[in-house]
Amino acid sequence: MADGYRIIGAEMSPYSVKLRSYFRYKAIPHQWVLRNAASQAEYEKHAKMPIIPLVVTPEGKGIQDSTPIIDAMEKLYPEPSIHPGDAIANFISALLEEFGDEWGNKWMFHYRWARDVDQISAAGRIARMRGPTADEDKHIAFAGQVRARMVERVWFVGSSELTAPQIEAGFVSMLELLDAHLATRPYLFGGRPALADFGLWGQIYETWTDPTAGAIIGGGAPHVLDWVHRMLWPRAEGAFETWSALAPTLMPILTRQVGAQFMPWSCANAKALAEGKEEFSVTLADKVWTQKPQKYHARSLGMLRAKYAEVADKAALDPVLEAAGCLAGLRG
Ligand SMILES: N[C@@H](CCC(=O)N[C@@H](CS)C(=O)NCC(=O)O)C(=O)O
Repeated sequence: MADGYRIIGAEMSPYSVKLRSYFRYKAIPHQWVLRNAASQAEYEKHAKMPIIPLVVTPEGKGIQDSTPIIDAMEKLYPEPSIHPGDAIANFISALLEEFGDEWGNKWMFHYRWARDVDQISAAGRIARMRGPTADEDKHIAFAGQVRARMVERVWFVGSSELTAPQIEAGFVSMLELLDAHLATRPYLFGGRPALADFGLWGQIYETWTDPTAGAIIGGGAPHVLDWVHRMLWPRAEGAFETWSALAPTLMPILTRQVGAQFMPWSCANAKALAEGKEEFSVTLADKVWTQKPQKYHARSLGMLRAKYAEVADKAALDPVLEAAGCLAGLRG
């Protein structure tokens, strides 16, 4: 039996690197295991869903889905906590984690598979991970298959000719807002990483490894770029800040990104699933967004709503959520 946890994942997977950074920050003994032929038998033995990351516990139990994994590990390893003491900040952190996982994934997936240069780069790296010793011909053939399969799947996150300009404008706008917020603090909620850092960072880190989005970050968002590096090995450098200290630059992110885009999209997606629709349209900040509904997201929205329902005293939180346009969606 292995001593520590085993994270079977990939450098190219936002949820895998998110979890790896979390384990590193918490100093939880673990091994990073690449998802390829060498780990195939172990993966098949423990995975219940065909996704990564897969965590195998020291007791030999397989667990999946990064958010519930982190929630479970926080109970086993409470210190240093990734939950800000300020009750408003703490819930906003959970909200931004969900936003990162689900909305940030649209930036990531879209930029990675929209243009030739990014497709070639990403498919090559994925193929090399899966077949590290393959000869050049085999590698090129496999990279071609990966590229074809992934490009064909961009619709899954809602990327299309219609939505591409919205996704790209949203990403650029987020970088501006995030850069202003991170100009005066190392992490989203102050001197140490919070749950939100892990979710949002996993996606933004991945975009940074790709040619097109990486150049956008490198070219105009120096504080985001520092955070991209910092979050690979996060450390507690200071305390969490209070909500009032964070609000001046965090509120615009909540309002313009989460409240104006992500929450209405989430609710429309959940409604379309409940009604058994094949496709849905929703107007996000004056622009029509159309896509097929995403099943997983309705489940994670349910988990976020449960977290909201568990907040004991909502008197100070609700006005913030209301002002940001997030309250109605959380009440469900
Ligand atoms: N909600 C899950 C998402 C995991 C996920 O979507 N993983 C992707 C890679 S980043 C995957 O394994 N997709 C299956 C595939 O690519 O075949 C989590 O947080 O762990």
